[in-house]
Amino acid sequence: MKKFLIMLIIAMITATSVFASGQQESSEADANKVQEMVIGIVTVPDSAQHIAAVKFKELVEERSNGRFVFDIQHSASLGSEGSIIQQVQMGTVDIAIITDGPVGNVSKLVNALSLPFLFKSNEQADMILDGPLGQEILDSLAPYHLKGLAFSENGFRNLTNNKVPVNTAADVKGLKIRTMEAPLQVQIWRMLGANPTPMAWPINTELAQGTIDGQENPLWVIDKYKLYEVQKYMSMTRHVYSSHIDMMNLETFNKLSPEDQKMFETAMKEAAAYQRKVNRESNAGYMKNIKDNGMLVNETPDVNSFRKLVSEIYEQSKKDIGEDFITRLLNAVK
Ligand code: EAX
Repeated sequence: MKKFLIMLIIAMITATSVFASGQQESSEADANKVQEMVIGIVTVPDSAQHIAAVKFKELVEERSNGRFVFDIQHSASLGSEGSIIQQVQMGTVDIAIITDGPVGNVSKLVNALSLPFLFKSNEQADMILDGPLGQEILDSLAPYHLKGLAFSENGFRNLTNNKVPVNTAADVKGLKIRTMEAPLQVQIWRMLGANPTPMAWPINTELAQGTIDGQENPLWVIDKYKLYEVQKYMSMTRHVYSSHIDMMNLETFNKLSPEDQKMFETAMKEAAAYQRKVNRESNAGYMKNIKDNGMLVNETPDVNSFRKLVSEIYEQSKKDIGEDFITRLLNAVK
């Protein structure tokens, strides 16, 4: 009997150590397993979104010693921004860099970023987006299976069109203007007297065919998408500061170790800061190229005439988005 017990104890010790070493091997294997992730953007290589995605990819691949590798799917290969958002929510796409407009259809707090003339400068935009109000917007995505990681920059949006040089808001009357698929953006152009049509990006064909008279976007878009080939006039209205929501599937994020979560968040914030800097340093070059390619640019339109026509939108947004948040946001940018 005694001999049997001794044999049993030896067998149990052996089994435990075999199991433990197996566990260790599998956890080491896990630790060394390469995790492939997809980053989705709707825009083309060297676009604002692509610059941010490439920087993020470089930072995490380097800092994780290759444990994470990223495939950047660009040029609408995964569909429109609205479709890419849904794929991130489902987890079939891991990460996406999406212009804020369409994301306002997921979390209404994001629509606040489309308020006209909200930010007076890049510095003010950075202060808000990188502060508690910006974090509140990013966190508002969590109930929709999205982890908001950071805000990269699209930039101040300017109006282009093929019909008339635009100096005052009155010149906009009746123009068929494409807007992002964002309720507040449609409201802005309706208040300005235009005929707004929300459409997914890209829109070069519609502009070339004359389905729409004009659109509005930051300088890099007008340059990189060669909109000077299909648009005659640009007015530097800077009517909205447009950011990107740099997002990740929440469940995939939560499965990361705390250290990797921190690495992803830090890397995306660094990538966003780098991309904002590149965008701002490139604006003069974009403008030169736009002018060299024949676009007639009004650099000082009567912006106050635009402000007057959209002044009611702030009270309206308190009802549509939330009185408390909009009040705090408007107080913060005073
Ligand atoms: O960044 O749809 C738009 O107008 C966006 O600005 C687009 O994603 C280009």
